[in-house]
Amino acid sequence: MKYLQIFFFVFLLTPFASNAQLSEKQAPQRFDSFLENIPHGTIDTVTYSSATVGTNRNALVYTPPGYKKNKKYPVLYLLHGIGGDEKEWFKNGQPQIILDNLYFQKKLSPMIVVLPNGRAMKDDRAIGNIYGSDKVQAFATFEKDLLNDLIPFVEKKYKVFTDRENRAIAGLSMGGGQSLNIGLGNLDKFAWVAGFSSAPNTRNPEELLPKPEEATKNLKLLWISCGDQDNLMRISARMHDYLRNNKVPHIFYVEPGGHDFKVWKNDLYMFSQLLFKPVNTALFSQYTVLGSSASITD
Ligand code: FER
Repeated sequence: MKYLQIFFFVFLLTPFASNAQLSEKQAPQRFDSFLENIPHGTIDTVTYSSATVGTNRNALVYTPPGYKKNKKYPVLYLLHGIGGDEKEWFKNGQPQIILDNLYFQKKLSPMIVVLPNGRAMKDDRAIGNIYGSDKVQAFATFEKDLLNDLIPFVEKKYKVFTDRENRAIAGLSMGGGQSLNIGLGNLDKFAWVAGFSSAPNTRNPEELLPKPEEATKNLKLLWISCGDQDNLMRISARMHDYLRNNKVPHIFYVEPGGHDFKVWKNDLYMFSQLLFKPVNTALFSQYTVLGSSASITD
């Protein structure tokens, strides 16, 4: 009986104790290695009609290993950067490998991941001057395309939960800015929001969250991350300062690295494990990889 009690305490209650420890601060070796003999998810290309753009647009969709058509799933919208398109994550980050491996280790809550093209214009390819004002504007127009065209399409085509607590938005760089702008600007639609190395398209925090207490009340998780060598650190640091000053719980995850997929793959590994699960804000301050102020909950 005594052993049973000890077992119960050590293995079942420990994660909920106030001294709970974060088990990993960065992805381990081989987190992104393809493992032949484990179950794999599926990547499909889907095409939706966009009233916003006036064209048919493509997105990639990753369904998890063991995906069942008649089961309901939450959805993560995962956005690319200024030089990318709907295939950028797939080509350079291979999120399906990272997620397959995490599922195999039972570290993920089952979800569908949608990889859209965030450049909402007729020719949405990353060609010519990718910093051109028409292209940058198209990353802002994507908000309408996502909310009015893509999300309704996904919710019709797949059996998914449609409430805010079952919808997440995350992205890298330009897509990080979009995720913060769209996620924080539409708290009725998203409860999980993440910006990886967010770009200067990120709106000023004061404009984005004039009522920070609404973010505190509504968000399940707000994740801000950036490599310590990234020239865009000021964007993430500015957001973190505003959130800290206004007591909005969030993770500010500063990791070694620059503006590249090594950082973003690690972000996906760390962030995805938190999604669609009970959130322990007591662990937020333990995410710091570098520096003493890298994470803040108060
Ligand atoms: C900028 C610098 C970087 C900018 C966008 C980026 C719109 C985006 C980088 C990326 O997505 O990797 O001044 O302005």
